[in-house]
Amino acid sequence: MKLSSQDLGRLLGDVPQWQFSEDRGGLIRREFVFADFRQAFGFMTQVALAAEKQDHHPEWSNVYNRVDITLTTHDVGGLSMRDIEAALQADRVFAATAALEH
Ligand code: H2B
Repeated sequence: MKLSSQDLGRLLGDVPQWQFSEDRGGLIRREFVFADFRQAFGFMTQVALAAEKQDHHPEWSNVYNRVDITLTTHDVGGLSMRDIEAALQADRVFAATAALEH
């Protein structure tokens, strides 16, 4: 179900590092920066496995130590709760990755 603008306003507060855009009915985007490619790809591996479990997949690109993720729900033409959950999941993996490598 597509999130109402009222719910969205509240939920975006839970993922403050993600940028909202009205494009394609609504999407959120975040750029993650790592120490190197190994760390970036380790992050992608964990996010990919979690995404497959949830059957909700990121649109993303990677260049060396950067990973850009866009989340939107094609089925509803905008943002759903699944995008918020996927964003929180990626944020958790990022925090764990950063904590491990130092
Ligand atoms: N991922 C995302 N980001 N949006 C979707 O609408 C979506 C998905 N739909 N992963 C799923 C797969 C759908 O195609 C399958 C059939 O459940």
